[in-house]
Amino acid sequence: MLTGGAEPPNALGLAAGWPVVPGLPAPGRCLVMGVLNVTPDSFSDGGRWLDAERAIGQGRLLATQGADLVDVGGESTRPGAGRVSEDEELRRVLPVVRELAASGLAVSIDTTRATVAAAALGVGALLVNDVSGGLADPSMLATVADAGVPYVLMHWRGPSTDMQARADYGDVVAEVSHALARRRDSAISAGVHPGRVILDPGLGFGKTAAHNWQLLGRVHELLGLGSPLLVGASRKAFLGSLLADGSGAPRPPTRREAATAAVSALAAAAGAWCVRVHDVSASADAVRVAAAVRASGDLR
Ligand code: PMM
Repeated sequence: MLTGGAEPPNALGLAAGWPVVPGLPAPGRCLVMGVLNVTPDSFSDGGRWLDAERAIGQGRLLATQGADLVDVGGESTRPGAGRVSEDEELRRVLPVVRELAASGLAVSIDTTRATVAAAALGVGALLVNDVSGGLADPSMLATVADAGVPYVLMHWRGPSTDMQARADYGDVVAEVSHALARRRDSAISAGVHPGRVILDPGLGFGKTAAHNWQLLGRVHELLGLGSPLLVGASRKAFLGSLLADGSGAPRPPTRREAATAAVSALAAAAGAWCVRVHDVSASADAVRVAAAVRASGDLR
């Protein structure tokens, strides 16, 4: 893994010890990726940013709240969700990516379609976030390789429609690690630069709450794969179950923010490269706490 270079080093001189992905911000701490779902049906913010003008405003707000990257997606991946057409996905994301990138923000495109990835890169996106790790679209890896951009490769066992039926593992951490390493090999064989591959365990994607907790509890094993790691726990159902009320009703998504920030702090303290979150402010603070702790102790 490449490490080093803060731009600029902060007061604590946190220059070293963090993964650096060429072409992306390198502030000397874990990055914060703000979620911008331009969808009617995402589980926690569906419908809020479907209008392009509102989505652009929200993207700018995420940046002012401390997002290092804004992740624009036009297709919900919630459990049970169906597909949207390519045309509709393009219609949703392109104006938003174009405008945010033109404002100077670092934009990522959250898509499993190579055509959507290529179009978003064409209007200024800097990286591709593919929850299928290249499995949903056989053209994706070549598209990313041709563009020479960073690629978030997430662990995925199949489409959202029935993904929870595939939540069956012996040792989930070992199996996810192995699968990620194999998908990374495929990406590299397709021409993606090894230093531009970011791995993601895919919390909640074909995983039970117990699987998600094991992946977080043994995040050092995922980091041992030697690539930058992205963790996406924000507002997910396993946090709602953990925080269920006395009658067993899960905590609603928008009241899972403190728990999300706690995961951000723990993941960042362990050495994660980036956390993907809806509420940027809390996690922006959390990753700074983690950086200060790492700089002052022996967590590195
Ligand atoms: N989770 C969601 C969508 N995209 N991308 C990555 N890399 N990792 C994730 O965990 C992830 C993702 C689903 O959450 P959302 O509907 O709130 O965006």
